[in-house]
Amino acid sequence: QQTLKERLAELIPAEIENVKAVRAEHGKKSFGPVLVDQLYGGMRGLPALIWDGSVLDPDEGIRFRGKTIPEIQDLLPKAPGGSEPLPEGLFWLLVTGEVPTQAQVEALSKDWAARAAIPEFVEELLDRCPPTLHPMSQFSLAVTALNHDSTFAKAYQQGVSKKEYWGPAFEDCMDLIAKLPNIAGRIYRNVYGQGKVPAIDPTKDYSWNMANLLGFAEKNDFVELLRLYITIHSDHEGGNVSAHAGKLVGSALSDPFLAFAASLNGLAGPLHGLANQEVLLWLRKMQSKIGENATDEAVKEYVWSTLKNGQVVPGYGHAVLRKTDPRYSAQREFALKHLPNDPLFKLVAQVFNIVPGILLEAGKAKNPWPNVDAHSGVLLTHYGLDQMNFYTVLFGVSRAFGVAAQLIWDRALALERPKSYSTDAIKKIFAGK
Ligand code: CMX
Repeated sequence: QQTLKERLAELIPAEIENVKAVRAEHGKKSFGPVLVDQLYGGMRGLPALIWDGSVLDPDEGIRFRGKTIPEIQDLLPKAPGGSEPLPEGLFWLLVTGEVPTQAQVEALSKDWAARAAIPEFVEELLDRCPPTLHPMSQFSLAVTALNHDSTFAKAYQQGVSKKEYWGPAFEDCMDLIAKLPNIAGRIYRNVYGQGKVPAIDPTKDYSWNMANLLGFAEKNDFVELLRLYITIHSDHEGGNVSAHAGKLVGSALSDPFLAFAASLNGLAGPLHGLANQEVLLWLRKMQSKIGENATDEAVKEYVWSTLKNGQVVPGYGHAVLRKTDPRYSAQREFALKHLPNDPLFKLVAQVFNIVPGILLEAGKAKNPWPNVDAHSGVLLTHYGLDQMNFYTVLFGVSRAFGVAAQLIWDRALALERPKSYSTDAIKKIFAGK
């Protein structure tokens, strides 16, 4: 059976030709106007990147290689007895555009288990971090340190040809994904005093091992949740902060560990991945203020007080999406199936009925609907993973799948260097027009 790398080696030459042909035919054509507002708006909506792995439609949400979340839930291989897709399959799909066989997915689980160990000095680095250092800072620190053993950095030093960049980048990306559970598990156990990190079980899949390192593998539903969680958090087209940061830093030929550490630093911001932590904090504060089983009136008043204090409602709104995030819906479906009577889930559902109306009435947010982060924390909390400031680490483990897939292709196909302008230059350009 063919490995992922062998399949890629077949796909890359054809894709290089495909891109050459598209550029020869369309390369000098204009791709629409650029508005000055887009420059000031942080390149909002500016068409500036290519990434085939996933595309985000404002109304429909994300598609991975053309497939919706329900489609991948249906099509991708599952664990024996499981019903959620294995993230191994999603990675194969992101990288190749093809749905893998069960055997190919099992081979990936084995390959990642074999690559999972982290260097002793990285373990020591993590063990020396004070538990007060945010888990995301620890995560980024450890991933940066993995660059010590980068195959890409070594190959570059040895003068690898440009044409061969993707091979060592692929090896680093596989190592990166494989080593994240050991890093995340160690951070979790160190920070929350959960004892020694268990060994990786090479007969089990990636999500089972991740759950086991956190101490939750006994709970089969939690393992299923992680499979779904990693799959849906993996990628959200190329322009979001974490994906774009990884791509940008990778374009300097910084190795995938350095590039992905940049992604993690972006993901750690409260308007991006940290929102999942913020949502839980916000819900807990609401509960302590208005009590459990609060009336709709009390919830409405609390939401308004958040806005009046000049804060955002975490988990709601999106820079691109204009409808409910299908990643939110997938998690809601999971909750309806596995934890319909959980009191915090009921609050999340109550908030879902109330917040969009208020954001619409307030009239500022372009999208009043919930995003992925509005729902993830309640699911983790249900199974006992209630340490909120760890949540973004799990988002980070998942996001590695998308960033890694993109880095491999970027090394096969292209330096990013957009042009910035000063306000003075904008005034001069349009003077008298
Ligand atoms: N609550 C209150 N106000 C909000 C809001 C929310 N959930 N979402 C947007 N707004 C406000 C913006 O702050 C902005 O206000 P100003 O004009 O005063 O600056 C206005 O509405 C217009 O913003 P927008 O164009 O609709 O949204 P942006 O593209 O600027 O920002 C996002 C998108 C996600 C940062 C924003 O919706 C937000 O802050 N949401 C809450 C945080 C969150 O959930 N982030 C996670 C996103 C998903 C992810 O990346 O993980």
